[in-house]
Parts: sequence; structure tokens; C-alpha cells
Amino acid sequence: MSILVNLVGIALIALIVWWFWLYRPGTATQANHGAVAITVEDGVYSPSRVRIKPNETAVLRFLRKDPSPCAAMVIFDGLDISEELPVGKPKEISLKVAEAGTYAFTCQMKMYRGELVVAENQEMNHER
Ligand SMILES: [Cu+2]
Repeated sequence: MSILVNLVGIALIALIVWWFWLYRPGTATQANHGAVAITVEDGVYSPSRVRIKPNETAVLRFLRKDPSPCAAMVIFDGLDISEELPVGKPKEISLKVAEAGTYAFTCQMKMYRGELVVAENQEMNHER
């Protein structure tokens, strides 16, 4: 029993070290036809940076694979959105943000952290 507790402790420390010192969020994932699928697993939202357009309804489809209570909620700072995520079942959150900017979304303990970027156009996209 104590070995198990130790293993869990070590895993938790490794996760914290990785999260706070090693992990850097990548580029933002653009909503495709207004929808983005986000997996909730191993302490990260993937993708953790999502870009949507202002004044357009976007759907974030969260799939929580992490059964720990840490991942149970997703809270959007400044948008007055907090939703419970069921384990193994997609949860769709639709939102429409008028004001461009960057909004954080996190779990209730802020271990899971993501960014919602509300912006008109993606600079790196030269497709048209
Ligand atoms: Cu948490």
C-alpha cells in the first residue's frame, strides 16, 4: 500500500515538474468550421491554445479522459463559463465572444491550463 502511495506521489511530482518547468504551449489551433475537439488527459488540454473569431459561435468539444477530480471542471476566466466534464463522454461548450483577446481556461485548481485566443485572423495562415 505504501509503495503505491509513493508511486503516486512520484508520478505527481514528475507531472508538476513537467508542467511548470518543461511544458510550453504550442501554436494555437484554429477552430475548423467553428468546432474544436480538446482532449483532457495527463494534466494537459490538447490542444491547449485554441483560436476562434470574435462574434462567431464556436463549439469546444471537450473529451475528458482523466478520471481524477482535478479534471472535473473547466472554467473560462472572464467569460462566466464553468462546466462539468463527464469522463469518457464528449461535452460540447458553445461560446461566442465579442471582444478580441486571450482568455484562460483552466480546471478548478489551475493544473490544467489552456488559452482561448479570440482574434480576427491567423497571421500565419496565407491560404487565400
Ligand atoms: Cu485540477
